[in-house]
Parts: sequence; structure tokens; C-alpha cells
Amino acid sequence: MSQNLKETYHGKKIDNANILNVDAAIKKLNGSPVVIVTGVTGQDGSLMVDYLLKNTNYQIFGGVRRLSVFNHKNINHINDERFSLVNFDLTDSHTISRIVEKLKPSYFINFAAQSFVGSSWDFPRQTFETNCLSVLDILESIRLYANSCRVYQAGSSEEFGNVSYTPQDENHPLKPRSPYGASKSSARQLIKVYRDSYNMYAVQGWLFNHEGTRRGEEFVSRKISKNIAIIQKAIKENLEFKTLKLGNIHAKRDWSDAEDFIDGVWRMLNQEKYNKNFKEIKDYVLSSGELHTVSEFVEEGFKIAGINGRWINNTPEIPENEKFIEEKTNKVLVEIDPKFYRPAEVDLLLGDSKSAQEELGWKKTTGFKDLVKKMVENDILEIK
Ligand code: NAP
Ligand code: G4F
Repeated sequence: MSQNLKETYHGKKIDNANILNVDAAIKKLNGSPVVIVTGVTGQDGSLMVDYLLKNTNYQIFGGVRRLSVFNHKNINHINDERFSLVNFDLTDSHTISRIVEKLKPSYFINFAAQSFVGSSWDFPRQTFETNCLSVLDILESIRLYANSCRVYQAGSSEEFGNVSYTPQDENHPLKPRSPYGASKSSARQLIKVYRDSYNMYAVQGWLFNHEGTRRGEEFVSRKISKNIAIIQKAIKENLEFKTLKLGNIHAKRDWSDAEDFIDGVWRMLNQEKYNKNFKEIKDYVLSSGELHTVSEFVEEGFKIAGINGRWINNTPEIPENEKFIEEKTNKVLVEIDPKFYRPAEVDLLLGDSKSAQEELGWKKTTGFKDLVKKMVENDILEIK
């Protein structure tokens, strides 16, 4: 049994030899246009691979970095000759330039990043190197070796940070509040500079928060849905459980379904197909236009799990004493732990995606309640 566990991952044989180096990747080229997608072990990168396999006949190389523990859960279902994994690390400029030079991609879609805002205060330099300097390396490589390649850079609503007006659109100033936000807004400047200087097709999307069943477990949406599933199971089985501990539950976010955004990203990369008045390549906002607090996510999630609860605080002057309790038993389900507060918070993000809707024909399909339902139901199933 332990032998099996070592040799398989989610039922698939682990074979690190399946991750190609650049020379091996060259031998795989089949004459179709090449798309390089980075960050394919993450949420968006893996969804983009699914999307491209379904909607194009391109050959796709997914960039993965070497880790000591296998983390391919999000791509393990893919079994298609058009998809290969290639060794890739954003912090290694040599590999970036070799990949671009040798594979001559038609599209380079950069989803890889140090994507967790909270950690960016702990690793500010690593965050900047991973999220910004690497973008410079990607742009330089493309300028030198594959200059008609279209580049997508995963920008963020975190760039708007301490917002000046609501909802935020493409004209909103960049006012980041975290090393993460600063790294992404600097990368955005580079995208624009390279586009203007060299006439390159380089775009970035300002994507507002987007979630789903492949979301990392430290992000608040998945942390909530996963813990609700654990708590629901414990309540049903009459077992003890740990309360869910959260930071700033009053933060407001504009949450969408990640699957909706993948189509928007592909539209940004193919703007002439959608925009009849296409003259210049543009960066776009993608968002749902719905605003909810973290506490509402908690309420909605527990409701879906069939648990009635409410927030209480008998000492309102101490916000850390706020708790979410089960109506029936008064059991505490959620508590505040100040360790999850951030040195500087982005209190509110609400996007205006009118331009993407009108010019790219993009639209969302899933609203907040359906998103929470999808995530909680998935985690309940996974926990079973
Ligand atoms: P995610 O699930 O955290 O995935 C991040 C990916 O980046 C993972 O595959 C990770 O690989 C990879 N990565 C990290 N450091 C790397 C390095 N040095 N070299 C190569 N790969 C590296 O993030 P996501 O939610 O899919 O987000 C995708 C992108 O959109 C990110 O750039 C993020 O900052 C941005 N974004 C996300 C949102 C959102 O709400 N999801 C909103 C706006 C912008 P490992 O698996 O090896 O760690
Ligand atoms: O889920 P979060 O960690 O996402 P955050 O910081 O908004 O960043 C995400 O969205 C960005 C786009 O706006 C992306 F660029 C970025 O890569 C990432 O995908 O936190 C959401 C909110 C924050 O205000 C945070 O302070 O939830 C608050 N929060 C409260 N308690 C918590 C917690 N966040 C986390 N992760 N964990 C908590 O316990």
C-alpha cells in the first residue's frame, strides 16, 4: 500500500521524466502553433489548458517548476498528446529565454506567480522577483526570439489597492497596498512599455478575485468552503471540531467563477476577432460587478451546508470578539484570529467590466451564490 502511494498520485503513475527539458520539448513539436502556459499546477493555468485543448488545435506546453512534493492534482486529469509539461521557473531567466528561443511560441500566457497577497509581506523580494522581474525576462526573450508572439500577463485588481472610486475600471490609478500589488502593477507598466516601444502584442488583464474548486486552500473562499465541509461532517457525526479562524471578515470583494475568466483572457489575446473597432491592443478589467464581505461568504456557505448560524459580538468595542455561532446549539463555528490581519488591507474591490463586455463580447455566467454553492458542495463531496 505504502509502495503504491509513493508511486502513484491521484491514481496516475508519477514519472518525473514526463517533465521535459527544453531540448526534449523541441523534439515534441508537431508543426502546430505553440502556446506556453505557465502556472499550470495552479487554478488558472490548469483551467486555461483545459480551455485550449477544448477550443483550439494548438500544441500546449505547461511550465512547471521543480518541487520535492508532487503537486499535479489540477492537471492530473489531462491525457492529450497536444499537452506536455516543460521545466520552467520564473526566477531562471536562462530557461525563460531558451524556451522562447527554441519553442517559438505563438502565445505566452503567464499565470505563474507568488499569488498569495498575505505572504508577500513575508517574502517581498521573492514576490517582486517572481511577479515582476520575470515579466521583464519574458518580454525581453519574446522581443529577441519570437517577436510576433502574443503575451498575456496575469494582472490583478490588487493593483488598484487603496481605491479612489468605485467600481474600478481600466482608468483607475494603480495604488497598490502590498508588495504583491506593487509587483503586479510594476509588471503592468512593463507590459505597456514593451507594447508601446516595440509594437508587441503584450496585454494584461486586471482580474478581480476568481475562485472555484481548484482554488488554493489558503485563499479565503476555499479556506471557508473547506472548513465548512469539515465542520458539517463533524456536526453530523457528533464529533469535536476546530473552529474556523479568519482575519478581516469585513473586507469586501468582487468574487467570480475562475472558469468565466479564462474565456475573457483568451478574448484579450485575440482582440481583433471580437472588437469591430479594433485599432489598438488594450488591457481589460474582468469582474462580476457583485460586492460581498468575507462574513457574507461565511453565512452563505454555512446556509448551503444546511447549518443555520449568526454573527454575535457581546463586546462590540473589541472587533476580535466577533463569532459566528450555530443557531440551534450556540456552538462557535467561526472566530477571529488577528494573526490573519494584514499589515495593510485592501478594504474594498469592485470591478467595472463594461469594456470587456462591450468590446470583447465577454460575459460572466456564474453569480456569487452559485459560486459559493459550487465550492461548498465540492468540498463536502471531497471530504466524504
Ligand atoms: P495559483 O493557483 O496560486 O497558481 C500559481 C502558479 O504559479 C502555480 O502553478 C505555481 O506553481 C506557479 N509558480 C509560483 N512560483 C513559480 C516560479 N518561481 N516558477 C514557476 N512557477 C511558479 O494562482 P491562480 O489563482 O491560478 O492565479 C493565476 C495568476 O493570476 C497569478 O499570477 C495570480 O497572481 C493572478 N491573479 C489571480 C487572481 C485570482 O483571484 N485567482 C486574481 C488576479 C490575479 P507551484 O504549484 O509549483 O507552486
Ligand atoms: O482570499 P484572499 O487571500 O485574496 P486577496 O488578498 O483578495 O487576493 C486574491 O485576489 C487578488 C485579486 O484581487 C489576486 F491578485 C491574488 O492573487 C489573490 O488571488 O483574501 C481576500 C480577503 C482579504 O481582504 C483578506 O484580508 O479576505 C480577507 N481575509 C479574512 N480572513 C482572509 C482571511 N484572507 C485569507 N487568505 N485568510 C483569512 O483567514
